[in-house]
Amino acid sequence: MKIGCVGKPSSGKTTFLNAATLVNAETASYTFTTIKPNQGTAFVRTKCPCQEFDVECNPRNSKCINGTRMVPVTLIDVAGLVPGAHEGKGMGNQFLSDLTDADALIHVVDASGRTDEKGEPTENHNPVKDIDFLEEEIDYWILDIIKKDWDKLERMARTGDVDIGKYVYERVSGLKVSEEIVKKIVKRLEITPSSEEEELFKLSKKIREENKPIMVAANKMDLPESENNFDRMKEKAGHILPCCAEAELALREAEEQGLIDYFPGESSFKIVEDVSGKKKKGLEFIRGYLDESASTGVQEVIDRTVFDLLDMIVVYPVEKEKKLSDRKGNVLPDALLIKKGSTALDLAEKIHSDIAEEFKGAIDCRTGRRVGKKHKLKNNDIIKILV
Ligand SMILES: Nc1nc2c(ncn2[C@@H]2O[C@H](COP(=O)(O)OP(=O)(O)OP(=O)(O)O)[C@@H](O)[C@H]2O)c(=O)[nH]1
Ligand SMILES: [Mg+2]
Repeated sequence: MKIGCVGKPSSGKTTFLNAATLVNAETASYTFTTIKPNQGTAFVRTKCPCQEFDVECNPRNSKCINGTRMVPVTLIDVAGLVPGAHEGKGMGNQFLSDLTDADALIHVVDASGRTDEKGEPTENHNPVKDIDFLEEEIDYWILDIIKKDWDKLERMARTGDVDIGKYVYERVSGLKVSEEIVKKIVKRLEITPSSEEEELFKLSKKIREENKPIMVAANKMDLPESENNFDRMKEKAGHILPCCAEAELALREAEEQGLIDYFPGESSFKIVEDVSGKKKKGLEFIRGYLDESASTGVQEVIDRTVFDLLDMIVVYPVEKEKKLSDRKGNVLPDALLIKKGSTALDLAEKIHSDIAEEFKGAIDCRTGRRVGKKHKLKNNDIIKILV
């Protein structure tokens, strides 16, 4: 699972990534601080079944902290995008290729309106505009991918039949979109080799909506202008959540230094070491923010992107149905993210193609019942695959 952080310069993409992953990449108030992409591991939160079964788990691919299972997802942040990037403005959009295999995008928006469309300091910028332009720049990026060799397709069409759906799919297959979906969109939009750019742009937009769903993270909510702007943005964005990346980063750093007790996503923290001066003031400011907002929002953005936007569930494959363990006795070793609606056979495929080939059935370890390959999995299921 890979999620890309996108947005204009200085919106707080790297701060968000650092807060969610603690990788310590460079951030600054000037634009284009990030040129090469930064990458780190964030975690989505889910309830671990260990407490329900009163067992001690031995997670291998994830972590369990006091009954909360933390499942890793890769987060990547790229250089800032500006309007006209597809024509080479700013840093252009070449670096978007780093996002080719991303499953979803988090659009980090500066909700305060204190930076203009290029990320330079200003006042009263309308962040709603940022939502529109970013989608458009990504659409243009996909359009360029589709248009590559389009003249070849036109030539081929002159001398014989071409499978246009297949042709488009081959261009965009790297984007992790399914062939079936691409062909459906191509058909619905009645795309032909002589389609105009405008029609191909619509095609790109549809592919983006299918394949790079966007969660808007309205960042810098600690600044006073942000609240009004958030209400305006809510009307525009399908999925949007408020956050304060800087506060989350400060809390996770203070926690790492042993100054506070804090668990990502929680609404409070406890100071456990003597802190004074600027640090104390900073923490007190964050406490005030948390009192009003319930959480910094960063963890919520990651969780909701995976569970709501991408519609994923968590499933625990095991080999011993009574002990809920693998062959070596590790209890609930793996927590796997899998699309809602997946079947027992899909899970087998995710574990290993060999297991899928030898699939004979599965056991739902909660009920002890044997289920078939078409059995739909539920969130938090513990499943033994029979081979
Ligand atoms: N007030 C406030 N400032 C923030 C917040 N998040 C980030 N910032 C500040 O915004 C500025 C830009 O942050 P970066 O994380 O470097 O932004 P970026 O989007 O990665 O910028 P580029 O790499 O230049 O595209 C820095 O000065 C951050 O401290 C926040 O939640 N609140
Ligand atoms: Mg950056």
